[in-house]
Amino acid sequence: MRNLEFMLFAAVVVPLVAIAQGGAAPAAPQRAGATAMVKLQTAKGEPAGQAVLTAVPDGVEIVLNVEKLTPGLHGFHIHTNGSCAPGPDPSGKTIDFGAAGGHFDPAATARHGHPEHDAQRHAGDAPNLTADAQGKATLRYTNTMVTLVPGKTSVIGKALVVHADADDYKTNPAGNSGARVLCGVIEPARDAVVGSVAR
Ligand SMILES: [Cu+2]
Repeated sequence: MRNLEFMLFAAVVVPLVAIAQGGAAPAAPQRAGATAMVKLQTAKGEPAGQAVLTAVPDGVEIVLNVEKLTPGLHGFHIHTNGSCAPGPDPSGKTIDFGAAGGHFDPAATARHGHPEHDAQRHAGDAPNLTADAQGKATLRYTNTMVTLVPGKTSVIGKALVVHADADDYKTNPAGNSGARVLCGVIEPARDAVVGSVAR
């Protein structure tokens, strides 16, 4: 009766183990084309552009168009909390957009790194923006470590933050990129991401 035992094992034990490991049933496959929107603002509450996030087969494509920056490089990340209110930095000092928390790090690496060259890093790490002489910046890139479907790696309800200075892609916790100058919360758009069942 080995076969029957095996079938029982496969039918009962394997799904239970999967649930225990993931804390939930395995995530539904990501729906290609699901989108999320972000309206970014300055610390004074002025509108400063937007981003559109789209589910793609290898992650989430982020297309960002922002303004009101100083010319040059600016660190840009996904932060853990969906709030752009003032709040404490790691030292406890209240800063603009501090309530957004640190960089989104669902794998708990506690390591800031290069968005392309480091495997062990915050999922929210991203390439620098380059603002032109008018302070406008655009970026299109795909983050392969995040999703738009409910689950540990989902960025729905997180925040996008642009910093005052360039990200050096190595210094913890935020690449030495200075003050937070733009922020916006990632909100589902269209019929994107509600519910965990792919239809
Ligand atoms: Cu940041």
